[in-house]
Amino acid sequence: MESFDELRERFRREAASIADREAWEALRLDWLGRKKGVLRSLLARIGEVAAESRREFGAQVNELKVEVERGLEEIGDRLAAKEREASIADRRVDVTLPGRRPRRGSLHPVTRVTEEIEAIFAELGFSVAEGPEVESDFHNFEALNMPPDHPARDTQDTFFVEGGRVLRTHTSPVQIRTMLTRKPPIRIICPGRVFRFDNDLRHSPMFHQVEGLAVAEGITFGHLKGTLEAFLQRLFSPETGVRLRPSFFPFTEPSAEVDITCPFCRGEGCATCSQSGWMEILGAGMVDPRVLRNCGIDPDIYSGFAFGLGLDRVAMIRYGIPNIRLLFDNDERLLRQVDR
Ligand code: 2NL
Repeated sequence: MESFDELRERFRREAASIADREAWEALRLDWLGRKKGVLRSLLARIGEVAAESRREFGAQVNELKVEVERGLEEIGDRLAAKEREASIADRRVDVTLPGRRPRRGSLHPVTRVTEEIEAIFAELGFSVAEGPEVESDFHNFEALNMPPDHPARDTQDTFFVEGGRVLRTHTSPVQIRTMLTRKPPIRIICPGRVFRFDNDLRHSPMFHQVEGLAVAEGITFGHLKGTLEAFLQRLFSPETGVRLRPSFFPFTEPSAEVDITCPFCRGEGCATCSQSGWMEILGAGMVDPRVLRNCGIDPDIYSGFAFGLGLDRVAMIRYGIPNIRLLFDNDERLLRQVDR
């Protein structure tokens, strides 16, 4: 049997190697356990001790018990302190780390092109006018020199709404409304959504247009040409070439289709412009006298020019978007890619 000195020595040795809760608990059971603990076993054997030594034996057991208890408490405190440190270290926040940037929202390519065009025309003295997307036949067609039996109506792929109304097929009705309610001089552009019953790889049933209108005394085709050249060179680049080809619209006379030198090859010829070096970008003309009269403006006093262009194709050219679908799928990845 070990002496009390040897037991004390053994406890100190075992205590010195305790590094975690598990080992601490094992040590506590070994020494203070109710069934097989060293101290319990010693007391169980008090009967084997000679009667005159029992008091002394009991005192020694007690002394050892006090030392074991104090030793365990000390180690327990040390472990608790270590655990607290570890937990603090675990939750430490490095305040010098750079923050996570929240992703900014971004404007749709069509919105950006619209705002750009509005800014260019603002400098040229034009203001922005808006109107309803559901229109009367009069504002969308009749006032624009397209009576009910006019063949040009067939080309408009019109969506018809209850009550004889239509989804506007162009933003011209906004200009009609302006001419009906305001006296010249008028200088406006009308951006907005328009609708045509046409849906394939190249067409969306909803697309965007900007139309422009200038009505005053003495407005000439020269004003139209100069305005469009200034506009297109601002929108694309100062080197952009502009050419007009004769055309026909029911609401303008004379009418022209307007080409720019291809912004991809600068006129050299490439796949995008079918090797022609040119790209058709808008339609324009002098407001037909009958349209002016339909809006209560005397064509013997006033004249005007008007033009219209599709915004979606401009946005696609500007941002290299190959397919009109991409504009209206609402896939956020498009916005992220364009927003640079
Ligand atoms: C095109 C052609 C054009 C107009 C739109 C217009 C409006 C009024 C009177 C006369 Cl109120 N004209 N608008 C004129 C010529 C062409 O658009 O190809 N657009 C995409």
